[in-house]
Amino acid sequence: ADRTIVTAFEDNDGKPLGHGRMLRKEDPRFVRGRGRYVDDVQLPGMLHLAILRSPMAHARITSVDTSLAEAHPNVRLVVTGAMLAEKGLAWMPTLSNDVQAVLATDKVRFQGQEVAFVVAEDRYAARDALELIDVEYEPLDPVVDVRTALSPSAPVIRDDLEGKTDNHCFDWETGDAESTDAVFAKADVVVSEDIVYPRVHPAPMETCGAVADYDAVDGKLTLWSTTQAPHAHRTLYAIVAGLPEHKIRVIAPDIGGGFGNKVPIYPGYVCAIVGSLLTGKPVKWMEDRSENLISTGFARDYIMRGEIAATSDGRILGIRTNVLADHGAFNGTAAPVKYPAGFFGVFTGSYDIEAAYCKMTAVYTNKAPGGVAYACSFRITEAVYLVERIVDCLAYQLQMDPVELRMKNFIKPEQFPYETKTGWVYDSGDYAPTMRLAKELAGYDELRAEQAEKRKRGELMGIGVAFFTEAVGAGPRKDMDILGLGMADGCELRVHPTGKAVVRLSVQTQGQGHETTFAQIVAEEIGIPPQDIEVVHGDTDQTPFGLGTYGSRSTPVSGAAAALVARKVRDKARLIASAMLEVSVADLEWSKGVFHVAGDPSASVTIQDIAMRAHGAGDLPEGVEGGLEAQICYNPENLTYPHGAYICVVDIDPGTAKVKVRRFVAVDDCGTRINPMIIEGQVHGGLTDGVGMALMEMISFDEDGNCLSGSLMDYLIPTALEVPDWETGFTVTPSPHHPIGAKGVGESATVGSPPAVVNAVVDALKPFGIRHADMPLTPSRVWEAMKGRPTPP
Ligand code: PCD
Repeated sequence: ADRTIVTAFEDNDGKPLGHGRMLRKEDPRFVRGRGRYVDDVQLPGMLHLAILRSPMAHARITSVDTSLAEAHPNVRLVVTGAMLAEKGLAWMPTLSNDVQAVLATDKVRFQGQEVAFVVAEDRYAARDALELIDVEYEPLDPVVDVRTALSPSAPVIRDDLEGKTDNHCFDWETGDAESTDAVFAKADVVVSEDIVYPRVHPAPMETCGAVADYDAVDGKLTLWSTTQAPHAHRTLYAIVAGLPEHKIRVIAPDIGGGFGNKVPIYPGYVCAIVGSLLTGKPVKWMEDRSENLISTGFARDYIMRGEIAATSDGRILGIRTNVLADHGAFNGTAAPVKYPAGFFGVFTGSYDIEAAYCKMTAVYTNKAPGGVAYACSFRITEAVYLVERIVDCLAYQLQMDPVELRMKNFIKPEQFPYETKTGWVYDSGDYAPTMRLAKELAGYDELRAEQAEKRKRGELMGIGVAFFTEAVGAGPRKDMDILGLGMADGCELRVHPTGKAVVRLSVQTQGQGHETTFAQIVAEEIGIPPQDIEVVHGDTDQTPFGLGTYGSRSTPVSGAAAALVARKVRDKARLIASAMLEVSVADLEWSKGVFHVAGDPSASVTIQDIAMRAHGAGDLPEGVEGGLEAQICYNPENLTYPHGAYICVVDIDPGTAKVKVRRFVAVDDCGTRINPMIIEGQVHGGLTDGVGMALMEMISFDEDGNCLSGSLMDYLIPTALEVPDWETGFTVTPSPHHPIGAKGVGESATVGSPPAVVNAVVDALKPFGIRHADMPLTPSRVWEAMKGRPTPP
């Protein structure tokens, strides 16, 4: 169903070089089952590690007896928090300047927290021995309800922090309170709604794990691990463990999905390292599914009050929001240091408004730490959900069509670069054509007519609209760093004598297809076919430093680096070509892979000829070194701001309250498209994620802090059966500051789809007088929403 409105660059499908629909270079190994994941790593003499986890959410540890476990014939090592404390390793920094226990010493602070570990000859013995460890706990009252976490009677969770007397994590605000109050005071209409984005989990197909191999002879530690940021992790290990960086090699082999879950450093990685240091053997730790769901980085968990002010004819004046954020027991959020609430500041969405203000309070609770950006550039998913839900509430109040209301308030193309009222500078955008294309693909007017007919018969059909602007591609380094590491990316390109090339990236693919798209980016610039360009990534010994893959930053940052490093090599190739053709540089013209003399296409040299010449016998032009390679570090000027318009159609069974997503139209604009096939795959995956969050997924707890969602029987994730055939389209508004005009896209659909689905469900329930219902819209929630309300005609 792809329809094109090309506002600038053409999509050049079908061309042999560069951008276009090209099959993924990595797939032959994946479809043959020949991928190599962390759990596939087998080393001679390798031992296995298992972690003992707390059964309680909040309790004091009074004693730990490991003697029986140590006596197990196949056990080599048992380590407790107390033992780590002696080595100064019981606590580690989190990616948001908090500290987190590697193994609990004083207290356990969430169910599933790491208490001790066993290293044994095989995985089974390690697990069996966990049951032989005897821990005595003195239960403490758990803080489970975020709304009462700050009450004076709540027990203090983080008494490890000096002077801590409550469960306050941080306060944050953005925008201008006074001017926002002023526009609210003059508005004709003010709508407010309490909106909850529940705790969800990225739940990648591959759980987290590591193999640590410390070589005591040369003092080198090799760590295979499930990481989205190998270089950043290496530096942190170096700082924590006091090992020099060149003696640490982090390898992220094939990764079975990251989705933000593999950005933090987990205690298990550190335990594997300690296990190898102490035993002198390679040690493997691999989580099971429950451990992954219960103890690793969750996402969202925001309770938001959204308020919107407008004129009676639908001109939005201001947006105000108050957020209560649950960060769990340790603040394990991975976001640039300056942004404790991530990029939530983009909650003004795609609209040109007069004023905005947000106040946020974050608290500690006895739940797993995290707040990771699950397919979300640092809390943008929450921000987009808030604004797109509250705009729909306004449409409901004004009895206006939700598309019309949005169109009326869009930032206009001539306003870009556009600075929002919270200080974000959107690089480029042209929203109306994207919205119109979505409307056209969906057959919006016909759908509304169909709905009107169905409503007469009491049928519950809903049409949901969402429009989003995302901010992806962190840095620049002056504004963004993770624990002091600036968010810029290195890239290196080497062209071999016969014209084959290798490009080394600092980012790490987890399924997105970088081995293909980065070869395409380089091919487009240097004219070597992508098949002849090898992409090396995910190994700190083989790649330049950079901050990693998350927040859809690979294309905006490393993609730019790859294009620029290729241009640098091309500039050198031009000098060599001018000597080969005996003309001045100014007389040379370049067309994909060939330099020729202006006005004489027959006098030409290919990039392959030049590569051989660069390495070959004979002199090179004065001042030109031999070889054909370059390296750069790219510091982005700004984020890139992709946008999209989504329309969802649902039918609700009035008898069972089950929601069926009948259709979903997604029109995405990520600027210049490198590989349209890969983009479609990214969008399909993200839409599926979004339907999951809107209708099925939630990590929930009982009042004792027991996690009720520790298996995929309890934490439902969607399959092909729950989702429709996606209908996608695109527009192209290039980024003005990105060398090839590309913006990120990997997370767009996860960000944009939950509000579209929820808006559709609420729209279907309109006859009941319902303006809002919270995710996940399971049959019981929808039923609750319908109950006690006037029945439809
Ligand atoms: N592209 C193209 N074009 C454009 C853009 C883009 O072509 N314009 C493509 C590229 O190249 C790649 C992809 O697409 O391949 C994507 O991209 P981006 O957007 O840049 O992104 P990245 O960085 O690469 O990645 C990341 C993302 C994220 S962030 C997430 S969540 C998710 C997504 O990605 N994850 C994942 N997707 C995916 N897929 C898969 N398969 N797997 C995974 O895991 Mo976060 O922050 O982490 O939460």
